[in-house]
Order: sequence, then C-alpha cells, then structure tokens
Amino acid sequence: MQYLCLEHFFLLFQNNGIQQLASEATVYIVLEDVNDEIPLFIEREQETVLEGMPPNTKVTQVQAMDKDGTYPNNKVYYAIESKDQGDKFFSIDRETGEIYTRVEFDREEKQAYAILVRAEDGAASDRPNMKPGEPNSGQSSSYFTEH
Ligand SMILES: [Ca+2]
Ligand SMILES: [Ca+2]
Repeated sequence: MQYLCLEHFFLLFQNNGIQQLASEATVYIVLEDVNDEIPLFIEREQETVLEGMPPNTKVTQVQAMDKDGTYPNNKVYYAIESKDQGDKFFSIDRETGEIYTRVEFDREEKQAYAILVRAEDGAASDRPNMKPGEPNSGQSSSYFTEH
C-alpha cells in the first residue's frame, strides 16, 4: 500500500515537469473609474414653508445621485445659485442638501419663491468639452410656497 502511494507521487512529479514548457498567469485588470457621470437630482414635489418661522428653519432636503463608481467622482456638493436672489432667502448644507430659511417670511409680501439648486461632483470632469479642472454639475429648481 505504501509503495503504491510513492509511485503515484513520482508520476505526478513527472507530469509537472512536462507542463513547464508552457506557463500560464492570471492577470487581474482593475477598471479605473473616470468622472463621466453628472449628479442628477431626484425629482421633488413642491415644498411649503410656514410664514413667520424664525431664520434657520429647515424647509426640506434635496438629493442628487452621481452614478460614478468611486469617490470623489460620485461625491455630491450642493449650492444655491444666486439667480433670483434664491441664496439670499435660503441656505443649503453643502454636504447634506438640507435647505434652511435665511429670513422670516411674510406671505403678504411674497407668496412663493423659486430657487435654483446646483449639485456638482467632487472631481475634475473627464467628460469631453469640459473646461479643465471643472467638476460635472447639474441643476434643479425648487419651488417654495408660504402657508
Ligand atoms: Ca461624477
Ligand atoms: Ca465613471
């Protein structure tokens, strides 16, 4: 019994020797993510804010998704565009997208505000026709009425 085992090992060894005429290697290819996706806003309903609330009252939270596979290509930062003075009446948390009031609103003065929110990603864009060093960005309008 012991002898048979030894013979078996010997044969295996010989086979390996023949196979060394050719060799194989596994090459792992890791795909590197390029920043080709733009942050896209998730659709939102119209928001409402109560008049007479103190400044810094949270109104809502906007969210944008960037489909890139890695950080910081898929990191999203938020800002309110200065268009129509939206940034004068509302502020936004750059990281979370939470929107706060900056002033106390009076519905008798103005009933609704449309603000333009901008989302940009955290790396220079790899999309064609972009300015060097500029991140990808998208915009969304939020519409607020006072109650
Ligand atoms: Ca991106
Ligand atoms: Ca990508």
